[in-house]
Amino acid sequence: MRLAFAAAALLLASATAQAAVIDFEADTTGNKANGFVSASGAGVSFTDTSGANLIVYSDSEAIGKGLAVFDDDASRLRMDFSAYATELSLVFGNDDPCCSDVGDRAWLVLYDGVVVVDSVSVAMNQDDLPNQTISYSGTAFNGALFWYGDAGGTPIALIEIVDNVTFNVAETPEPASLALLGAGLLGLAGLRRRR
Ligand SMILES: [Ca+2]
Ligand SMILES: [Ca+2]
Ligand SMILES: [Ca+2]
Ligand SMILES: [Ca+2]
Repeated sequence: MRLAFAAAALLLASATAQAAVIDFEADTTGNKANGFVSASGAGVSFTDTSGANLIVYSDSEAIGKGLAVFDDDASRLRMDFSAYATELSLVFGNDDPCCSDVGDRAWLVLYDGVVVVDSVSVAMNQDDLPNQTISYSGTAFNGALFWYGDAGGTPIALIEIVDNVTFNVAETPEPASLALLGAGLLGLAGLRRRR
């Protein structure tokens, strides 16, 4: 019995998520092709859904360097993850009062392939500064879209700038801990048989 619990605990420990934070500080500023992977961290690629206007940008709208989704169009930022994640957060800036209305929101939709898993949104504080975070934690996903939209999610003409893209990667259990779990379960079955 005790062995089974120990093995299960080991399995849980090995499955504990590891977090990655993409802060774009290791990237050169300037245009990036769709499918861009930051030098600051792997595990996610970035794509502009309208045109090819990703720019690593250094200004007050980011924390140091950030990733901007030009132009003033209905672009969304697509994130494709190389493994399933259950948590995602990012800081957003350029929530510029020039080009947004009270009630406009930052939107984040999570996907498993093409299937929508969930969505969250946050009312932007419209101060042009990267001082808000949008976060999701829940069902596993391997893709996400981020954009600035109105209260109903319709994109507004405002360039998105993101920074500190943070997500977890659920590791597959290692064979050693699987073997231990197997041994534990066999032990448990043996105990049950003896009763
Ligand atoms: Ca674009
Ligand atoms: Ca940064
Ligand atoms: Ca701005
Ligand atoms: Ca802000």
